[in-house]
Amino acid sequence: MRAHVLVLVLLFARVRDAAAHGHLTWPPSSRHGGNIHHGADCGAGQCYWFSNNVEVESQTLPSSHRTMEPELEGGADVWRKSPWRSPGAAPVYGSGCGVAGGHPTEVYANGGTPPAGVAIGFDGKELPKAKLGPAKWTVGGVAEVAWAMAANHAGGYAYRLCRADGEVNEECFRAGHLEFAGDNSSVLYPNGTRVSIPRAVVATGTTPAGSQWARDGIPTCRTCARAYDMCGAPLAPVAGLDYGTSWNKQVNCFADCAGATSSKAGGACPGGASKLQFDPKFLDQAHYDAYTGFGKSVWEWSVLDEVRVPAGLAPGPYLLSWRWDCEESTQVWQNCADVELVATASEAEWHLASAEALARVPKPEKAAAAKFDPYKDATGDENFDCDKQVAYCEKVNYKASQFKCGKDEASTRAEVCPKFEKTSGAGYAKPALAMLASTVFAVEVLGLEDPGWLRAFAVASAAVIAAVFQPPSAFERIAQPFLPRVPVYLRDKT
Ligand SMILES: [Cu+2]
Repeated sequence: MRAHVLVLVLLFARVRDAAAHGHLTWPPSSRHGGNIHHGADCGAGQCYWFSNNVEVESQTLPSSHRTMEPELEGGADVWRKSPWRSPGAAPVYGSGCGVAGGHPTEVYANGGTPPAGVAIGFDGKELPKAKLGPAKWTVGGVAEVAWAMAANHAGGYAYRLCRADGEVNEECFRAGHLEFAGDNSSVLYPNGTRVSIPRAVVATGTTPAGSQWARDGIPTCRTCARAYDMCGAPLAPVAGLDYGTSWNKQVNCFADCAGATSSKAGGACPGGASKLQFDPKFLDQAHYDAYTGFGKSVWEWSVLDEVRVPAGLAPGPYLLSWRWDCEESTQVWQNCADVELVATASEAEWHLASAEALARVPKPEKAAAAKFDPYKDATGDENFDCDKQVAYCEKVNYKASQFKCGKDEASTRAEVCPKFEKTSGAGYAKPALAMLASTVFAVEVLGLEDPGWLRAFAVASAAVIAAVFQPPSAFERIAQPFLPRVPVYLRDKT
């Protein structure tokens, strides 16, 4: 009987996908909602602005700056088309501030979904300005900028400026690359604590020529000897939210080779310095056990850098664009923040991420971070509202599926939503009880030996179930794992 219960519990367990990426956290005028206090937390959808499945044609990155399997060449080098292999060269969607969900029209299972309430492909440039007002940077001065990684996809990043009152696009940002100042980056905690980590800047093989890019100084884990042997040659991306395609499984396999699973529990790579994709040359040995791994929304800190504000720029309104060209994935993350260039240092504001400045940044309300997310697995979510899911999916021109908005098969709301009603919150205990009762029932049917108490227990369970459930949904819940796994979707209305 114990084995039966275990099997049932396993059938109810759900696997989460490897989505979650990165965002700008400083200056605090980020239009995407990144917040220094929330670090890598992506609860407000701030990490879903990017260009998904974009590749470079040829490698121009000096191999000394690689962040994934640096010694590999040729066919076994599965990262060779990743954006970081030619920093700045990969094409991007939108105007240099990322697009919601990473594609103009298509969602993808590799985290390619827009933030809740935002249409797929929405250009980040069109987001409203942050209430806090722009950061004010002195022309010719130095300013501090920071980003946080919700999932460490390796590679490197750059910061660029474009005038906000002119034409804002990626071309303009490319012409406005900023140089880094100082020698190191810092790991910046929400209370202002800083930990210095090495910064490796590359300016050869970059686009535009001579532009400065900083290597992502947080190494991911070297979990596989060769990702090629473990996951195979890269497959073509498959549009839609089928999480079971060979391609999406491979995406997760690659992530596992970078520590997506192994670094999750401790927030760092097990095995320390010997199990990293590259040696970050940390200044303190203890950092090898602290600032490594894949992340997965566990880090409260951001990576801070100083950048030079070119002396030749005219004062006025600008947009700052942060661009992260990944190597572990074929993705480019972009966020924008409002920056006003001012003539004198006395006018500067939010240019330094001092502990005092950080303390003045309002923390987002919990409610905003916890708002309804139709892309989350709804099972067990007390706030899950199937009608909202349906309405949201229609708004973004996709059909609601059991857990996601998808493109393919369709069926009616009446078929989809009852599966999620009355199974919320503490509901995990209820199905478990139901499972137990059903197992007992199976024992009865199979005529297995009853030690006596089993029958009494089954009767008590049935009574509890009858009290807390409406019987049809309870029995549907029990039956679900045993039914053929045919996806049920909303019928297309058009
Ligand atoms: Cu990601």
